Amino acid sequence: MRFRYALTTAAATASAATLGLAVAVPAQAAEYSSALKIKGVQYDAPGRDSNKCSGGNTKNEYLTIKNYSKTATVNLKGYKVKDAAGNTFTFKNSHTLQPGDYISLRGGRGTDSDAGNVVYRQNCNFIWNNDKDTIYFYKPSGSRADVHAYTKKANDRDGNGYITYHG
Ligand SMILES: [Ca+2]
Ligand SMILES: [Ca+2]
Repeated sequence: MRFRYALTTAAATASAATLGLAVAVPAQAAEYSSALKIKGVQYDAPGRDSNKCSGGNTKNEYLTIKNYSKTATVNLKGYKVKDAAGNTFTFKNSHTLQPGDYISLRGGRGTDSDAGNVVYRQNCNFIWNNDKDTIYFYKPSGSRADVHAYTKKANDRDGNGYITYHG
C-alpha cells in the first residue's frame, strides 16, 4: 500500500467537512495550487553512496521539479526545498521554466544549465535519505507548492531508488 502523507491543513479539513467526513482527513497528499510540482525523486543515488565531492555519487541523487501549467512561465528564483530534518536549498538564481519545462536539482557541485535542465545544490552531502524522508517544496512567498513523504519499503517497490510523484 502506498504511504500517504496526511496533512491536516485547513483546506483538507474544509473539504472533508463539505463531504460530510467529520473525522477523516482525506488519505492522500494534499494538492496545492502551484504550477511547479515534484515530478519525482532519485532519493537513492545508484551504487554505493559516497559524499566525496570528487569521485562520490551525490550528483546522481536528484529531485525533478516540473512546470505543469499549460500557460504560465515560472521563475524558480526564491523557491525552496526542505527535507524532514530541516536541510534546505533555496534556488538563488533565475531559472525560467516554460510550460512543461523541468529541472533536476542535483547534489554535488556543478554549473547550472537552463539547456541541460539542471541546478546543483553545490553541496556534496546527500539530502534525501535512503530509508525515508519528506520532500517539502515552497514558493518564494513561503507557502507550500508541494510535499511528499516516502519510505523505501512502501513507495519504491522495484527498489531502483526512484519514486514518481506527478510524473
Ligand atoms: Ca545508493
Ligand atoms: Ca534527509
